[in-house]
Amino acid sequence: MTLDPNQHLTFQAKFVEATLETLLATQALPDETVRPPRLLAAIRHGALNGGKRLRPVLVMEAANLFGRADDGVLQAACALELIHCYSLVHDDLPAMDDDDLRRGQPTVHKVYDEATAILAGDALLTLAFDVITGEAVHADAAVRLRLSRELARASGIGGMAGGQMLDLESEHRERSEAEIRQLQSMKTGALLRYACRAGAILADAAEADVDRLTRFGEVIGLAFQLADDLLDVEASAETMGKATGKDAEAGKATLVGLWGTDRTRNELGRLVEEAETLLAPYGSRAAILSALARFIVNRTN
Ligand code: GRG
Repeated sequence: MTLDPNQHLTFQAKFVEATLETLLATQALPDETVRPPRLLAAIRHGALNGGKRLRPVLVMEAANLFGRADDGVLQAACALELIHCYSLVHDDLPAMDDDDLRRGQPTVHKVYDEATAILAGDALLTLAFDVITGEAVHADAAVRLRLSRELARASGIGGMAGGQMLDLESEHRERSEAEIRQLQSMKTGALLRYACRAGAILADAAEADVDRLTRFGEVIGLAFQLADDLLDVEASAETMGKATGKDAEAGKATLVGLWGTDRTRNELGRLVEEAETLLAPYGSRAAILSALARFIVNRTN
């Protein structure tokens, strides 16, 4: 196992991809089910078109930290990735961000059409709950229920979907720092928090460890968003000039916009330190999670 987070992500992502392939081909689609080929093709385009697979790998590494690494963990990890993929398919729609490209390829609604992209997102979302409730995920049905409910909450009105709504509303109003923190912790933070928390729950970690991994997930969630916003600012620096409180995507309120890039980089350094402090009790067993935290901060895509 390598400690280069880039190589490690690539290595683990292959397991995620293979499991996603299987899930889309078989598990949740019984033989008698009619599978409209156009919808299936759009779903595959949304789920298998690259991507870093950061969230599922975090689930796998958090579970591994507490001694569990098996197909059930992979299934739970893929359930989370299916939610992420759905969110990107819907986020790219003309009614939202109206993007033509995702992961370097044409977006689902560009290759197919808007109605198909909406349905593909719906199907990815619902497949996620089919998968997370599967018996392989955990032998104890109460744990599967907990993981399912927490996934629903991370994705729904108090999580990603609610955060997306607040973000869309930012086009029409200024946001305070506290409001931006709140919307980002919902929109992008909730799934990263869930990833780390779910890994610990899958491995029957003690509640104190679940809490510690939850905080780790929150810290890297904020770092992920700050790094993402920095990448946007850097990419548009020549055309946009100085940061102004709105980022390159017109109307989006960001902390980088409020703070500027120097303060943001300082904050990213502080967050990496906090992430490492949280992992310190686990010693070298947490080396990969620690490397992933640094990868999130230093990533270039
Ligand atoms: C449509 C309900 C709904 C929500 C959409 C997550 C989201 C909410 C929109 C994505 C918009 C965006 C680009 C946000 C910045 C952070 C982010 C989630 C980037 C994409 O995640 P990565 O970098 O993507 O993990 P890959 O392609 O590697 O999977």
